[in-house]
Amino acid sequence: MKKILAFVLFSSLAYSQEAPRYLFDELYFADPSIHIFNNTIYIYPSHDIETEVKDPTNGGHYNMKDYHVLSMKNIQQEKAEDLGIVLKLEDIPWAEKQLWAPDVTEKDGKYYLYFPAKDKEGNFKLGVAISNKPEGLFKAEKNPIKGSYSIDPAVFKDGKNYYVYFGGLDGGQLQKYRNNKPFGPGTQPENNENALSPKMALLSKNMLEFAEEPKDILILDENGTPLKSGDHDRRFFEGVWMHKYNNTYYLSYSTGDTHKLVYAISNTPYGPFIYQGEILTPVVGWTTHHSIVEIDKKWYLFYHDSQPSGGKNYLRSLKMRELFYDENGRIKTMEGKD
Ligand code: FUB
Repeated sequence: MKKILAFVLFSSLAYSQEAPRYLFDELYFADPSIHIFNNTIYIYPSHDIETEVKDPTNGGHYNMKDYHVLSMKNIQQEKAEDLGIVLKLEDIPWAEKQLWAPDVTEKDGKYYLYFPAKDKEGNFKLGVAISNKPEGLFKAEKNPIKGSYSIDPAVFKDGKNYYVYFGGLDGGQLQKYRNNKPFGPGTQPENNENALSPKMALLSKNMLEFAEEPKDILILDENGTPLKSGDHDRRFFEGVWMHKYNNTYYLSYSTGDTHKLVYAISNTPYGPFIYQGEILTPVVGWTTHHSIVEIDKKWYLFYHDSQPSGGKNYLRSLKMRELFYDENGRIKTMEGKD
């Protein structure tokens, strides 16, 4: 009897941990990048706002103008605390609009906020802003990172190396480049050609530049064939994130127009990566964007959806839930509409 009771109690606890929850109700935030600094959980999101811009093709309705930082003392804290605005569009000398998905990393006691924004010519570039504290304020560099383009920078520290992963299709402009150079036609490859890859580069010692030419990250199917451009269920679209679990590198990303979060694995941070499967089925809303982090020996998925705004794609709310691996390191698929 005792055993049965213990099992029932354990199952209900396990279930409640799995259930997703919203992290903040007063403002719309999206694209959460999570990091633990000084025993505190910090959330670095985009800040969604109402806008007059109607531009679903180019994503102009994601018209964000500042960044906030949120924090949680621990994972049990029901709601995150908003620590306020830490960087404004008007304080970034080179940027004109659209402060999209950011990320932050720490090196030698300094905190580096990486973010995409459109410059005055309408091209997305990646910028850096620096602070002495994880909660900001952050001060932007005068110019974007030399040679940068597209969106969604995610920084991953591996040993002493810091790598930035980036890229996003359509509104994110990745299709306008090939081999790190502007590509005249600005189109994606044909359906039967290899899909465009997310990019990655080692960061320089001062964290302000690429230390190498950005490289393509190859994502292969189970037969070792690169995913094709027409494979919308599996090919990379945007919102890349990297984490390491049991010495394996997990590259996860959004499939964009099929609205899934999926992942691929490799033995190196440069890949090639082998496609594995879905992490999250489509959420309410067009975009899906996430980070995966270990906190107190458990793994969590942080993401967003548009349920609280009644399905407005550009007004998104932060969510989180526990994430589970099976004994072979495969991530258990979760329901986005939960
Ligand atoms: O938040 C604006 C854009 O929407 C992000 O950069 C993409 O990843 C998508 O979530």
